[in-house]
Amino acid sequence: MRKFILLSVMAFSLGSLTACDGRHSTSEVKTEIESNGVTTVKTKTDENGVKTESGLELSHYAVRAALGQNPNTGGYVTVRNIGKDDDRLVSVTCDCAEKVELHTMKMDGDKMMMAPMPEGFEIKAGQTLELKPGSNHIMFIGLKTRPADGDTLSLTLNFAKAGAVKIEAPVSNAPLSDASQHSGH
Ligand SMILES: [Cu+2]
Repeated sequence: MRKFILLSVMAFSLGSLTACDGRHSTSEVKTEIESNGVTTVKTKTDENGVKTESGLELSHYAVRAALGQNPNTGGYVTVRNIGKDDDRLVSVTCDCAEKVELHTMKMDGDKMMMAPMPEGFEIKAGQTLELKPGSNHIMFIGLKTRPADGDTLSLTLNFAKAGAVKIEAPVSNAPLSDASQHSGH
C-alpha cells in the first residue's frame, strides 16, 4: 500500500514538472512515402498544443527534355490536398537551372502567353492543382544541364504548410499531352 502511494506522488510531480515548464513547445512529424510515381507527404505539427495536420499527394511529375538550343524547359506535377487545411505551392527549386518559376497561361489578344506566378498556386483542402502541358506549369530557366529522355531530376517543391518536399521527376521527350489522362508509361 505504501509503495503504491509513493509511486502516485512521483507520477504527479513528473506531471506537474512538464506542465509548469513555460517554454514554447513545437514538434513536427513529417512522413514522405514514394510509391509507383506517387509521393504522399503528411505533416503533423503541435505548436503549444495547437495541432495541425497537412497532407499532400503528388503524382504525374515529369520534366520535358531539353530541346535543341532552348535554354529553358517545362515541368509538370499534380498535387492533391488530402489534408484539412488549405496549402500553397510557393516555389520549386532545382540545381539544374539558374532560375525556376511557376507559370500560368494567359491570353494576350489572340495569343496564349506565359506569365509568372510569384505567389505560386493555392491548393485548397480537398482540391487538386494540375501543372500540365498547355496550362499552369513549372519553368526551368537557364538550364545548367541538358536533361535528356530517361534522366531523372531532383526537384524540391516548397509548400506554405507542408514545407519542402523532394521528388525525383523523370525526364521525357514523349508528348505529355494530358497528364491527367495518362497513368504513366
Ligand atoms: Cu513557362
